[in-house]
Amino acid sequence: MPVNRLARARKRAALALAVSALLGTAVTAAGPASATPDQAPEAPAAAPGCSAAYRIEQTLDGGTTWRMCWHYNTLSGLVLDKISYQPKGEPRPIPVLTSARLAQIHVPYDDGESEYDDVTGTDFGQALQNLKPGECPGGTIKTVKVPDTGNVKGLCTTTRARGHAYRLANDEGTKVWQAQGKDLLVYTVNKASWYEYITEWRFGSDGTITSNVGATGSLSPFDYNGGDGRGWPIGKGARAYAESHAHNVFWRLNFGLDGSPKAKVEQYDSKVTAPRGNGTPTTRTTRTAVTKELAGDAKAMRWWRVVSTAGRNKDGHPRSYEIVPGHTDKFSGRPYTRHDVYFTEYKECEQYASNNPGCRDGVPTSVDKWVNGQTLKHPVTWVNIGFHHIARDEDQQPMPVHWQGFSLVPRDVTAMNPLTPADLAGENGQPEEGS
Ligand SMILES: [Cu+2]
Repeated sequence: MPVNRLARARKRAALALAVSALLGTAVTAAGPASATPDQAPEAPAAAPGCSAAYRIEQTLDGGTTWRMCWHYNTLSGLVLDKISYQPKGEPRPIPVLTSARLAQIHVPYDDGESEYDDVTGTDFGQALQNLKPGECPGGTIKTVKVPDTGNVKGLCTTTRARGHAYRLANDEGTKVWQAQGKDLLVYTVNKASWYEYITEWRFGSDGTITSNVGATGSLSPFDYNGGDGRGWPIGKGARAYAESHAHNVFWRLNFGLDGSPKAKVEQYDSKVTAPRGNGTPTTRTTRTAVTKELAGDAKAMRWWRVVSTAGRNKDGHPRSYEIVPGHTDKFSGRPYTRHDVYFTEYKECEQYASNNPGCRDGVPTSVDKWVNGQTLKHPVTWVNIGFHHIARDEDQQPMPVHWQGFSLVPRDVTAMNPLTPADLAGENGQPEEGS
């Protein structure tokens, strides 16, 4: 181990110690007294139960309102609680998520010399960054009480345009219905050594929730020994090779659809059959009820949804949210990074995808091990999105933001497009023919 690598390893170890010392007290030391992130939300109410300083409420284009509470966790940083969605025409907010947050950022270097858990193993949570107004255009920067650090103006809530929400021209070509969509954005920036991670949550007026982590900051100055074929030349000529590595980001999602922690999980797979002779291809989609804990692997034409047991839309269909992973470089090097999604039965101590500090001795510390055959009644959803980072000259300086994440897309939460204009509101179901 080179001297500088050793020094860094010591620094990391010291940080890990500091963090574990904190764990002895309370991980969730900051936040409103009323924030109980993992209990089921109560019956739908007009406003979530948290004080104004910890409440986020935004009405977007088309009359959609998102409401949530937030608190701050010493390890994973920003936690969003009691997230509800109320599109125009819904009499009450529809509870979606009881709690949503980062669950790990696992960073293994390609040469095997270093492997970090940037959420549980660095001062990620402590190193919340102050944001200047220019970093939160058009928005509000909230003050976060970070234990042992103090007040940080570190939580931005703002809105951002996302382009067309929909477009439809009538048959005569005389009218166009179109709308430009807007998202509520909620984000923080946390430093983990030389990297800075932007944790961004995006709530669309169409009911979609997207979370992305953006890696920026700087390449590690101590990881330029990738001349062994595991790096990329950065700087003049071939003097120094930045070591390649991966960022495997995990999220933990505790759904509370329609106010109930109980939900069903379903997996859908579509199989295409090539035509015989002069025929045409056909496709068959099958639904598999995921009744027991699952370590799931994404593939083409496969998807999952979490289905409400407590509420239906106005068409009588059970409400659900579909999990739509973004691009991923799945990392096969550790059992917990080997799968794209996990559904585990809720257990309070299971909070981090790897190096989970909270369970008693003898309990496995990673999410893959928690998939052990339990029946799913209150499923917790874990999403793993990987990025293999082979540095390039453009990564300095600063490093351009690289995003990785996933979306949660409403499926039958409302009976129609929540943004349907009034004069199309009758167009639900099969149109009458021949009119
Ligand atoms: Cu990187």
